[in-house]
Amino acid sequence: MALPFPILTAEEAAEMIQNGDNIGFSGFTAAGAAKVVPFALAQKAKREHSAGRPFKVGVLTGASTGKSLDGALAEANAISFRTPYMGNPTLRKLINSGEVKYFDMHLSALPQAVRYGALGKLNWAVVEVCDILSGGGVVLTTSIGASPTYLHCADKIILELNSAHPAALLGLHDIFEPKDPPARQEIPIYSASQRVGSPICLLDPKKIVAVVLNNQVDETGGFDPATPETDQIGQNVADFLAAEMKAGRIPSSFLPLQSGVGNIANAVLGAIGRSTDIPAFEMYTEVLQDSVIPLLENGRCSFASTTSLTLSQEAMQKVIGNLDFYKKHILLRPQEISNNPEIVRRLGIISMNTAIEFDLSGNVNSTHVLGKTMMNGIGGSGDFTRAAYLSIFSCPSTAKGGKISAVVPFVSHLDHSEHSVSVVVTEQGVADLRGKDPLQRAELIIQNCVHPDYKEQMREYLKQINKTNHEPFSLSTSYGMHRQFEKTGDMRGINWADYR
Ligand code: 0RQ
Repeated sequence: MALPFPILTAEEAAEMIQNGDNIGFSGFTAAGAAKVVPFALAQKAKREHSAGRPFKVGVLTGASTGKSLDGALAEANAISFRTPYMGNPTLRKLINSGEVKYFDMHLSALPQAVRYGALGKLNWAVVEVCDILSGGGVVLTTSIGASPTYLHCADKIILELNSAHPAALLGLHDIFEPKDPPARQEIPIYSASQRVGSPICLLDPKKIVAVVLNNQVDETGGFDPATPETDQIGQNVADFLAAEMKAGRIPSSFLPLQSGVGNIANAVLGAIGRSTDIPAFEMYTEVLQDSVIPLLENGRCSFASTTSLTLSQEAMQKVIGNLDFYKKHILLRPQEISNNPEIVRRLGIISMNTAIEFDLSGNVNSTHVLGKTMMNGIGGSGDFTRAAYLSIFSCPSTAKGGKISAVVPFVSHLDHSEHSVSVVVTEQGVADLRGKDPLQRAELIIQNCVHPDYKEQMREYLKQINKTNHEPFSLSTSYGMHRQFEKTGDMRGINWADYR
């Protein structure tokens, strides 16, 4: 059937976008990200810059994206502002040099802020689809992210119709957009597998100004091989959860799991999957990574609700090759729903995210190195952590070859406060912070989580602060280890007297 919309090349479509426009792109991780139009837009920006004309656009996405989107636009210096989560190294440099204005947001809150107009006018939605239906509805691809909201709110729509994703993906998605207050009602999801919306995304066909055909697979990367350290972190989390279930603090039917992105998250899920003490479990999460595919196939994971399929090509081919099975076991939701704190609290989710650093009270820094340099953003970690039944953060106890301790007296940037964090884990062990006062937490964290190279100096830190305070905090010394790292490039061997 001929499409009743203009079929343009990516270059022709990019030509319509003007300097200063704001664009909502599809993509939650590289899965389902727009590819050919942002790449062509980056080439246009380069041409404009060479001709001495300014060209930058505001870029909104679901979360991080692929090299043709964030990568190409950053390399062309074509981004004025960017939100929310990102992960591209070139973009990270521009953000940290101040050339790109970046504001970090909880992913579940982004669509609402767009609908209210809090982020400015949305001129364009550029969204990848695998099918366009005669009534104007579209079938999204390997992620949903914020695409439904961008399609509703943008003045004009460009669709990337990507034949690398089969139209048979129809049925994987469940699109539900809540009404805004005061008309908002509960989101009626009472289990991870419950459908509440539509498998297609409805939109106003009059807004579609271009359909761009392409055939490019998702630019998702593979994973680094597991290391003894990541394996040990995974094992520690799995052992802790099994013991919690045995103690009756997690029901014997278990609770749905959320898991962040990256190698540690992959290792944690792998270990939970292998555990013979944890029953088959469900996931209510935002990112589905490779480690879950064998768990779905062998029944260890009985169902996974997510907003993106962040899979290597090998794992994606498995899904496409067995779509009937996967449609019964996987559901994709908009990020406003996959990450919605209302549902996270209702389902009693166990959240598992990765920290950059955490402190002796249990505060977590997920985003900034030395309090200053943006790494990626908060992503969905806050959506889940604050509302979770049990919130777990894990990370290796040291970074940069041992020169940085990930456990510090006080975090250099605060994303998740001690009130939201239940458990912290390193390869050294687990500290369950629930029901403990700040000094008890500090002692437990030093005992169980701090790397041996740092144990003694952390004990000294605790000794020299005034223990009549409620928090193990000192206005003068709490940043001593960070300050020493800036001076010498190593947090080890601190003389606390130098920082009083
Ligand atoms: O640096 O890349 O130069 O080697 O940070 O660290 O250990 O490879 O771990 O890839 O899982 O990333 C927190 C950034 C961890 C990520 C973070 C350096 C380290 C390395 C990466 P190199 P690892 P990961 C799901 C939920 C926030 C949002 C979130 C993240 C690099 O998990 O962005 O959880 N989380 N969202 O060397 C200096 C420290 C460091 C440090 C690590 N203390 N000081 N550098 N590094 N700790 C995502 C979504 O919502 C989409």
